[in-house]
Amino acid sequence: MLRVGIVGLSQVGKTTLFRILTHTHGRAVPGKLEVHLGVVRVPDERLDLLSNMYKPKRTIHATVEYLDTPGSVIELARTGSQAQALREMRALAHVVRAFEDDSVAGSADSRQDIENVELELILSDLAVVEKRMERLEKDIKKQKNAALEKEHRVLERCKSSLERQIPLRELDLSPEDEGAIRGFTFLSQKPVLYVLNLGEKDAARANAAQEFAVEAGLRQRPNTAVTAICGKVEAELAELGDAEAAEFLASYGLKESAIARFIRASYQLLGLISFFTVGDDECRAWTLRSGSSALDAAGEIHTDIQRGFIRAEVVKYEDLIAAGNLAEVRHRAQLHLEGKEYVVRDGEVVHFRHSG
Ligand SMILES: Nc1nc2c(ncn2[C@@H]2O[C@H](COP(=O)(O)OP(=O)(O)OP(=O)(O)O)[C@@H](O)[C@H]2O)c(=O)[nH]1
Ligand SMILES: [Mg+2]
Repeated sequence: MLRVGIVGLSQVGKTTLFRILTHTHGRAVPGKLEVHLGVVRVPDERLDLLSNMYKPKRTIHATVEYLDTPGSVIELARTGSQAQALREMRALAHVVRAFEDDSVAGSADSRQDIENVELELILSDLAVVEKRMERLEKDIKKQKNAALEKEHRVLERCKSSLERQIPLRELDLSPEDEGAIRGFTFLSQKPVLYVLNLGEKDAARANAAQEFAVEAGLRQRPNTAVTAICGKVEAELAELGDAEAAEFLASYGLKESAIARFIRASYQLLGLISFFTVGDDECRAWTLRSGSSALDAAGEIHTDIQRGFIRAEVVKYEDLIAAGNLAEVRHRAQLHLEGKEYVVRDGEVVHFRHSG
């Protein structure tokens, strides 16, 4: 499951975002004070339409798990157990306050806030790197070991990057080097989605996150993305029914809730795509790393399907919707038989033929 940690300084709107996303107060993580987990169904219009077509017994959306962290990530990164919860996340959603409100403590200085948080992640990783390198140097002195030397070399690169205050997500590591340090789950290596929490007067511009990014002095950097929400507006929105919600959004000049935009931005940042399986029993969206093969996709569903893989029958979502049903898709010769190596693309509907 895709897990994203919501972090930032204190009183920036992390819990507000978490509640908007999950519609809940989350469930406490045992042993981890005040850290809350919530599961979000990924909104996907395409799945809704497919489901409309098949009228299956079950429709299953892809899900993302969000972790709400209390207070400032600066204290968090310094407390063992809480930092550990963060290390288990695939990515960080870094909420940055861009609203002014005298009744809420603190103020909005996005650029400074981002730098402060970044520095904390870097220092946390640097401590881990230095400790491990010391240990490795002792071990290598005792006994030559190619694997340990390799790890040391990669950590050396990490260290020099961190010392120059460059987060590890900007390092260009080979898959092999990446593998050598994967176990450390470095915080500054995680992709970051900056979430600008706008004031109500800026709500109408929430679609234009890039403009704010420029104003906030956010440079385009590797493995980062930006999105904007207005916490206050979205929180009110979450309380409304569908029809009222649409009207309410329109009054702010918005077309959709920030949730869909937020989740799309997370997928893009992480290079994720969706593929679908359809049938009378179940229509379902699956999450896959972009560039994955049909064999990988089969493995997402079940190892048995992967093991017994024969062929993948693939149709583009648009073609299936336009044709109205699979028989017509076949008739139009839009159903393709693909092998294990085939690269699955976003929005494809796949049926796996498998043995066993
Ligand atoms: N005006 C305004 N207030 C907001 C907005 N988003 C959040 N707030 C308010 O800011 C305060 C802090 O919001 P939270 O979501 O609790 O912030 P947090 O980051 O979880 O705070 P801590 O967990 O205590 O660090 C609350 O009083 C919110 O109502 C916004 O977009 N506009
Ligand atoms: Mg909070």
